[in-house]
Amino acid sequence: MTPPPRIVVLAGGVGGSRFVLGAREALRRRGVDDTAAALTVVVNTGDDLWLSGIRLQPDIDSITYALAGVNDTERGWGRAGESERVNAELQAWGAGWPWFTLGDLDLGTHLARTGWLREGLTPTQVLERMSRRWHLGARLLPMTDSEVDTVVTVREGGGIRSMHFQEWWTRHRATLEPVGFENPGIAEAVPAPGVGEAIATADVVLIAPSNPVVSIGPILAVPGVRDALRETGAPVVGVSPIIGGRVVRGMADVCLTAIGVETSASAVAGLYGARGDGGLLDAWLLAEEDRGLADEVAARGIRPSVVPLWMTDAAASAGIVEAALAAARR
Ligand code: FO1
Repeated sequence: MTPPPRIVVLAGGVGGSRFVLGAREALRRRGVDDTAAALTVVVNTGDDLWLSGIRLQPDIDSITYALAGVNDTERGWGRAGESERVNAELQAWGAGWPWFTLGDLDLGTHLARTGWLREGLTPTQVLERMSRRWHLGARLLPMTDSEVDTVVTVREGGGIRSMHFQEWWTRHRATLEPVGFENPGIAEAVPAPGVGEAIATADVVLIAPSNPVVSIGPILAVPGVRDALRETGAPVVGVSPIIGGRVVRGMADVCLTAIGVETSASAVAGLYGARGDGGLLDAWLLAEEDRGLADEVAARGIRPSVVPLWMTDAAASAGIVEAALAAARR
């Protein structure tokens, strides 16, 4: 039997979770038993934060919970069926943020993580330990072990001010006009152990249809990651998070506008750039609704593939991953 392709996915958020579920499903359909040996996910940690003395890692938790099948699919974060008694108590104390809900089961994760970090484990070691609880079928790596939480600078009342990404995203629902996104400390960060090697030895690297600015952007901003992607012998295939000129979920359009990129499947491909031109992409998956942009993508030096891109369930996501693997082979 031919060995399964070693797949590396760059991912964050709900779009990343659904895509990773599809990658695991695609491997299972190929008869791969040990999907964790074939699938490595490099996860955005730019959304992370300290709140009430505990360390939250929203994208890592979204992907972990989704792979474990314990995520709250309706809310889009936290655990299914969790209560909010502890959160109510925190609010009564005036602790935390009144607009940021921490479910009881999710809090258990944050407490365990924080304890281990305080004992001296690195975020990579903590994630490795957390990954053992459930049969995830994927190896998860944080993009870096450094704390590089995203700060958003917004224009407000004739001035500008900065706030943590989560405040901008959940409290203000991205309605305050952003003028920039920064990850303080990222210039000194290095990729987490295993990230460089996974990219170097991959058969294919997939960029999930996650927010290009605040999910994929921080991963690419870790010094060394872009170089690793340019140097790997593996094809790099991206999947458009834009369908029919609209973001599928979240508020990526606001983020793209802030950095001067149009909300279009072609413009996001242009943001990542063609590998032959100093960028990252060999191929780009566009939705059927964006078929008309295929020539524009090709003119950017990136091979376009037009496929259905709605990740309605794991089977649909697996189909997208299969299309990405086919685009990589071409
Ligand atoms: N998103 C919300 O819209 N409201 C919340 O109260 C909220 C709480 C929360 C707690 C833990 C966690 O890991 C994620 C949480 N999220 C919440 C989701 C999160 O803010 C963002 O959707 C992601 O960071 C963007 O990918």
